[in-house]
Amino acid sequence: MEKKLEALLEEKFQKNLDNCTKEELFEALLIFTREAAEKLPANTGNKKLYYISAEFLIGKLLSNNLINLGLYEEAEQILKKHGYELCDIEELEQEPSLGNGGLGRLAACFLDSIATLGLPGDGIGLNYHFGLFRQKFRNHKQKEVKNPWITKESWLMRQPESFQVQFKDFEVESVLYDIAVPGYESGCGRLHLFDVKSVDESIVSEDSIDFDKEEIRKNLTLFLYPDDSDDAGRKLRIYQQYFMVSSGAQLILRECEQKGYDLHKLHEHVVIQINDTHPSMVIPELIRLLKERGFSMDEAIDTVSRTCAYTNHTILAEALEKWPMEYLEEVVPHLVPVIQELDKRVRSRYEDESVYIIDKDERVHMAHMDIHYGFSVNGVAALHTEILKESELKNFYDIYPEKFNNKTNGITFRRWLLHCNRQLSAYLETLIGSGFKKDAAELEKLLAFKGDENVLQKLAEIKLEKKLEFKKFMKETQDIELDENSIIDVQVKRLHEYKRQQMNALYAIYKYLDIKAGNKPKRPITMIFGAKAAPAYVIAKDIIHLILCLQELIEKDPDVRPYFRVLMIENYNVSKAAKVIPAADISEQISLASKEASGTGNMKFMLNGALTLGTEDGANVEIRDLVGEENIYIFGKKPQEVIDLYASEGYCAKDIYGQDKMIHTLVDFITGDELLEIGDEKSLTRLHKELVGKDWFMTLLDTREYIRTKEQVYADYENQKEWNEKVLMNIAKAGFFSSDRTIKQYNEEIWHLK
Ligand code: B1N
Repeated sequence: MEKKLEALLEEKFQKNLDNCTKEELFEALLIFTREAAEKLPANTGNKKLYYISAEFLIGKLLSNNLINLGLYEEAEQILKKHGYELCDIEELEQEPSLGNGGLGRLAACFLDSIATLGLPGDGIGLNYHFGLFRQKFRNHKQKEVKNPWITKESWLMRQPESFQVQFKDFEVESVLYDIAVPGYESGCGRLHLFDVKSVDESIVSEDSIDFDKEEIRKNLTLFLYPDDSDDAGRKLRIYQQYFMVSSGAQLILRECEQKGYDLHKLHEHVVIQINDTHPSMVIPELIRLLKERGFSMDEAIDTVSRTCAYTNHTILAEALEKWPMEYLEEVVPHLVPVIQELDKRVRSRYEDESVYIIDKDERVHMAHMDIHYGFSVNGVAALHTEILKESELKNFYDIYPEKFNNKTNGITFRRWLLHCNRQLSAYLETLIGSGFKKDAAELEKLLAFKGDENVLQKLAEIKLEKKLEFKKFMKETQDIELDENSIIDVQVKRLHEYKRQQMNALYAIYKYLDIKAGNKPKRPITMIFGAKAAPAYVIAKDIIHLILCLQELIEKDPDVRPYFRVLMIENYNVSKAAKVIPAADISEQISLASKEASGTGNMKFMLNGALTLGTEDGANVEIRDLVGEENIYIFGKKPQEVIDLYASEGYCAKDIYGQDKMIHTLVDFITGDELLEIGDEKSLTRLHKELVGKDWFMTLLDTREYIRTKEQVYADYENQKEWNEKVLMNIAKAGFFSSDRTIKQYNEEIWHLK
């Protein structure tokens, strides 16, 4: 490797390992690693998976690819010899911002596991030039700016083939960029990212995210829609979705034709996993393309239905995509007759209007199309799948019970343990051997050390080391001086009312007032938030404003700051997650029960030895069942209670606010003098009004119990021996949440690849 790096440096910059800059070294390393990945043999087989998704939140790739290729240690040593640290060099990589949050990150973890398990499978998505916006804090508010991440040398490899994609009024050329996905000590998969050839970055002005919405040919692949669990409902999004699925469908058929497969047996050679409804138009598009190739309507529908499988990621009504027929007519009129035919067939079989594809308001329900014309429907955690079957999709479950199945989410341990916590990974290896790297279930061997004080001590030392690393990072990036001896309590995830960052903020107010009243905590506490809000989501941005105002208030208050701080990470993304999660003691997973389909951050924290403070929601339930009640902090209303409350319309925030004096005080603090002096009255008043007048996600309902439980967590932290036993239990039981396990289940129960 050293010789090759020297040769690359010579060729590109006429430099060597001793006189190059860090930037030049990074570029040489990137090219070297990219070539090594491109050379890996592709995983092959008689049947191939295409994971089609509007988002792939892959994060920086240099270190992960080096790890998977088995080259990390060698690279580290060569760099050391010449006076560099690999961890400094990897900072120079731009993070691709091709996803919003959990759904996109899940797709990236899946690609890693698919490649690692030797399964033939590729991702299909879009190459957004500016991806999701970059978040800046200005005047205690979020400001969005564009996020150009594609550099001259990158992981993207332009491919020779291109496709034509037809819209109503014009046609575009679709070009393809591939990113090689090396498996861990295994073969390789690919991520195919389509781009419009006519894309024009110059239509976006500096430091903004504004552009001409009418110029579809130029803007189609510039931005990712900044919604997480929400439906923007914009026409441009239909253009993007159709562009993605038409390019993808053409690629799939071309690959089959090149291999000489009989398209009538498409389902024997291809399985398409539809990641939420964003790619659902692949169903009518494939039907249309097969008809062009001489299939009858019956044959085309039958073949496609045996090929496509759908994953649901949310039950939030506002996230279920329903496209007005009028929009489809304007963008892709050639799909309309196919969709009408699909709907007609449903209507001829079922009387229940709730399962129709086209509703009485002429809106197309994308999920309904997936369920009728796919062979599998899965939820992403046990509780979520049960809710789909019993309420959200009950009418479909009654028709097709055999289609429904659960695949509890997972995370790749290469990134979320081996890479982000090398110290912990290395230490585990000394205790239980290296088998856990290939078979995560082997982490359970750690249970043998449950009572071993030396081991518990060592786990605590590693946590301290990771806190110190995070401290250094926060100093360098935001000039914030963290206290490594404080309890680090973290809530990082997209900002959404159902995730209830506002409840955590109410706790911060409680603690602030408590300390002001003279009750100093035994040990300093650092509360950390990280979250982007969709630019048009007003209340979410108000919540960010509240948190940043609280941060300012406390930072300037010498009575409180030594004991308690609230800090917000700017532009939270995958690389920042990899820094903060290993440093955390407490993992906040406090969504309103029934609303978080799964969550995957919860799994990352657990694996890195943080204890969960959470509601009975998503995969928290499965974490609890694995570690036991005594190793997790669960509070709040239960999912069924919440579902019943919605049904009976029995929740009234104003009543709680009126009757509970403490909650009244906390909520009123939002518009009290202290914060109004710092923040924006309009924004804080709006948030106050929302909490008292509406509170759709029932914050006030759980606030009291939340505060009580959190106080208990902090108190328990003081018994370090017991705390570290719980930490050990969490790490030992995390193996179930490896995405390798998830992918094995997808394969055994849905995909059936060899
Ligand atoms: O998908 C994750 C889950 O772990 C999370 O619980 C879930 O909230 C998340 C519209 C979404 N669901 N729906 C979205 C993303 C973008 C968009 O435009 C919806 N994200 C989730 C992985 O299963």
